[in-house]
This record gives sequence, structure tokens and C-alpha cells, in this order.
Amino acid sequence: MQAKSWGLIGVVSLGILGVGIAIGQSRPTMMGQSARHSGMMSHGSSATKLVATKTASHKLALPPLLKPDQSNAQSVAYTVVAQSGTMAFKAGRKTRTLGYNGNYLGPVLQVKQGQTVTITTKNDLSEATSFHWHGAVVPGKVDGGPHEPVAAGATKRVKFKVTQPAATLWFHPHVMGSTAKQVYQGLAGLIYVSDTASQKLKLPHDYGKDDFPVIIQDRQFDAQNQLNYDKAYSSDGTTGPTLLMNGTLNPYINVKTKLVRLRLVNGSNARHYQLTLSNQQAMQQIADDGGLLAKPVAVKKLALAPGERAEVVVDTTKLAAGQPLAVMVGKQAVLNLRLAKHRQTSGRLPANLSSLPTPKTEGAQQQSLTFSGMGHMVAINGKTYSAKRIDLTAKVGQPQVWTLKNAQGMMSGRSHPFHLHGVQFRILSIDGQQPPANERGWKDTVDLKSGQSVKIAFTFKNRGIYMYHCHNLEHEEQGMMGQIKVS
Ligand SMILES: [Cu+2]
Repeated sequence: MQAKSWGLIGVVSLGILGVGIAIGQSRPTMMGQSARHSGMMSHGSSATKLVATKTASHKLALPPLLKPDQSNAQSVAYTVVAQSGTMAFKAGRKTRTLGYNGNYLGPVLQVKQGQTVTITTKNDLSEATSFHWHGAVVPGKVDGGPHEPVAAGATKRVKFKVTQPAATLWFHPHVMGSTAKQVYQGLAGLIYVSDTASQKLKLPHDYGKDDFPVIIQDRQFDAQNQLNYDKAYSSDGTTGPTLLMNGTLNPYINVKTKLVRLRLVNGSNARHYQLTLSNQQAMQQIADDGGLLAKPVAVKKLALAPGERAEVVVDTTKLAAGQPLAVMVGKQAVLNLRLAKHRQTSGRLPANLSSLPTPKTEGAQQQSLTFSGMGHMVAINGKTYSAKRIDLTAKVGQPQVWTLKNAQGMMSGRSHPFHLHGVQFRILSIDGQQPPANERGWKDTVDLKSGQSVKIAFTFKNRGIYMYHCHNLEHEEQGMMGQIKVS
């Protein structure tokens, strides 16, 4: 089986390579890409090396909490506008950017379980975009995938009921051909789902005081301080040497409480992170992509693939004021926690967080998806995305068990963060083993490392056409995406 797929990948890749050379490309050519990365095939990524920012420390920017147009217990309405702007990220020239209701990134939309949400989406850009609610359990027609573009200057209204539990979700564009570029230039916002069960837990929840969103993105600024996507572009995942947290270079937060909650979102196009604390202390992970874990899980090194979220609580009780503490990526401090002398007790970490149901697998429909390749040669089950082709079908209410494989081979070695729209899933196994404790909650994105086989279980609750794809945004653009019709 493996030998067969190797052969197939070889043939397909040669074909595409030929086309790439023949038609020429404004972006770096396949030849350039494969030459540059050929020595790194055994690694999980081709990411550029991160370089510590030399600029002064800045207070972490906080996305504004978006004021609803209307709100009551049963419903809430928001207006979200995609627009262009400029940002002074660093000294010198301002950077041209994109943002939602602002210059860069977007606001936080707060919704409650049980509420009906209406979102008026407005596109003030000069090109089409879409508004995808990543992680939201919603009908296909309001999911904001490639089938629901909003033309330049147009407005579109979506309405759905929030049925899922408390979680940190996010939203970003999902149009064919410009998703990666629009995200890179700044289009990404947050959705906080709350519910009554989690409110009773008294977890830190004072926004910007003991509860901080942290959107992690890597970028390449050119000599004119611009985010030149075409110049930074890599077909195997666009990365940059500079980290931005909520759009802030070299950020810090003032910690005035003993417990600090960080809602970590990997909003990068392609970079994977391994986050640690500078004092080697464990973080207490309380939630993954789609909601609270059953119990807090102590995590010393937290892996976050593109698209994934993790909520952690950092306990500073035993640390002295002024003691240096930072969230680290490798040897680089990426978020400094400045500890105040008198830190209040805010909330407490309960022993139990949520009662996660056992995943339903009885009578499940089985599917097997194999992710292969790198750069321009990526494919799922040997195919690249076609808007006209429905790859899979499923029924509402029927349990699904999918086996996701990252093919090992010469044209592989890449991680593929798998993301499925419209539903939250659970990981049954990773290479036949139980998933680690911090990956046993609700997920909508799971990293498939080279050679890995991951089994997931879920049940669609809504009808529609949904995307599943690699959340390395350049892989997605190159067709590492398929669609499932749920009826
Ligand atoms: Cu991929």
C-alpha cells in the first residue's frame, strides 16, 4: 500500500512540476521551493528561523469586545466589517494591513449557549472575502466556507443558534485563492462562547485582567515595514521570523492576580509552536479547541498547530513579585508576565471542569483520509480540491469514525493540521494509543505528524456542505481540501 502511494505521488508531482515550470509563476517557483527545502525533508516543517525582536516591550494589545447591535437573553446581533487599514507595529513606516472593525485582527464576539446569533458581515475590501466561524457547530450555509463568498462592497447576514458549550473559537476568511493572503495581512477575530455550567466554575474570566486572549502569529516585515505576502510566500507554508501576539511585538502583561488564564490561538498561516514557561513550571490546560477538558491537565510543553486553541491557567502563587516569568517558544520569551507585588486571588482552579460524554461510535460510518505531499504536491486521498466534487457524504445524527493518515514518503515529512468544519470531534487514538490527556476534549483541528494515524469520532448535528482541510493555509490553497455533504 505504501509503495503504491509512493509511486502515485511521484507521478502526480512530476506532472504538476512540469506545469509549474511551463506556465511560470509570479510566486517562488516549485523548483526554488524544492531546492530550498530538499535538505530539510526529515523535519516536520520548513519554517524560517524565529528571531527575537529587539524593540522595546509593549503592553499586549487586547482585541476590543465588540458591542452588539442588539442583545438579550435569547439573541444577540453583531456587525463585522472586513476592512483595510494601517498599523504602527514598529518604528518607521506604517504597515498596510487588513482587519475586522479595525486596522489589524478583529474584535471578540461574545455569544451564549442557547442564544440565536445574527451577524451582519460587510466586506469593505477591494476583493471578495468570506467570514468563516472556525469551530462553530452551525449549518453549512452559514459556515462561511468557499461557497459563501461576500463580494467587495457587499453585505451578507447569517443567523444561527449556539448549541455548543463554552469555548474559544475564532473567525477568518475562507475564500479560494486568497484565504492565506488575507489571514496573513490581518483578518482574524475571536468568538467567546459562554455557558451557565462553566460560569459556575469561577475560572478567571475578567477580560484583560486575569483572562487574556493571545493570538500567536509569525510574520515577515520587509525593509519598508510591509507584510509582503508574495515575497514571504512559501508553497509549503508561509512563515516569518517575527512573532506578533495580538499584533504586538515583544509583548508583556501586568499580572495582578494569582491565577492568569491565557486563551492561546495559533493564528499563523503555517507555523507550529511548542510553548513552555520560562521557569519550567507546568501550565494547567483547562480547554482545547472546542471547550473545557474534564479536568485541568498539567502541561510543561504545549504544542499548538495552525488553527488550534488551548486555554491554560498559569498559577503564580508561589512566585515572588518581579520574578521573571514568560511564555517561551524555544529560547525566546514571547509573552512576558510582569508579576505585581500584591496579587489577588481571582477564581480558583476546580478539580473538575466538565463532564465530557463518551464519544459515540456504535454503528458509525467509517472514512479513511490520507494526507500526502508537500508544497504544490499536497493531496487528500490522491486528489486536490474541486468545488464541483462532493468527496464524502454523511447523515445528520449518524456517528462518524474517521481515520486520518499522514502518508510517509519522499514527498512528505510535513505535518498536516487537519480541520473539519461545522462540528467538534474527539480523538479516539493516535497511532493506536490513547491521546494525551490534554487532547481528550472537543477538537476541531488535530495535527497529523508525518506517518501518523489519528482516529476521530463525531456526529454532524446540521445539514450542509462542509470543508475538511489542512490548516497549513498554503497547503489548503494548493488543494489539500475536500468537501462532505451532510443531509
Ligand atoms: Cu498540510
